[in-house]
Amino acid sequence: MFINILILHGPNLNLLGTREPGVYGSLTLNDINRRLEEYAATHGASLRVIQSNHEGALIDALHEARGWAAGVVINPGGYTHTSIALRDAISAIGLPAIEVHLSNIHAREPFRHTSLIAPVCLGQISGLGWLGYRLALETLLERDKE
Ligand code: CA2
Repeated sequence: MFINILILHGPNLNLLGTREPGVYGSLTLNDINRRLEEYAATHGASLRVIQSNHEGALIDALHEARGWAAGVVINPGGYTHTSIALRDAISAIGLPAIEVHLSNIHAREPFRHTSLIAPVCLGQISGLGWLGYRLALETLLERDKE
């Protein structure tokens, strides 16, 4: 039995591995996605992975997830700190969602300390690099077994 999970990457995360390795690590988004796919394949999960730089496209992906996904792992990128619309979408679909950040947003500029998304998520993982995504995925899979 496979559990379907949406992995949603927000704006600018397509640039990972090209700049700012000190903040975001040296892996590309493809590297991260490959590692998540490997984990999923050996732990009974089937992933749909989407990256978009557009708020509306992220919201559309969340709405569509209602039809097929059991949970969502989301790195909302900069929209974390600004998007009421993204927060409303997560709240509206009623799926368990976990917010992930590669960097520790609480140790960075004050404008990154606030997440509009976290209150409608199961939890937030911040500062653990790509492993944060894997831990979020593991959490959704474990919860599904309970
Ligand atoms: O730490 C994270 O994962 C963030 O969600 C990344 C966002 C940032 O706005 C959040 O505050 C925290 C930015 C992603 C930008 O990614 C880049 C990757 C390479 C080069 C430049 C930006």
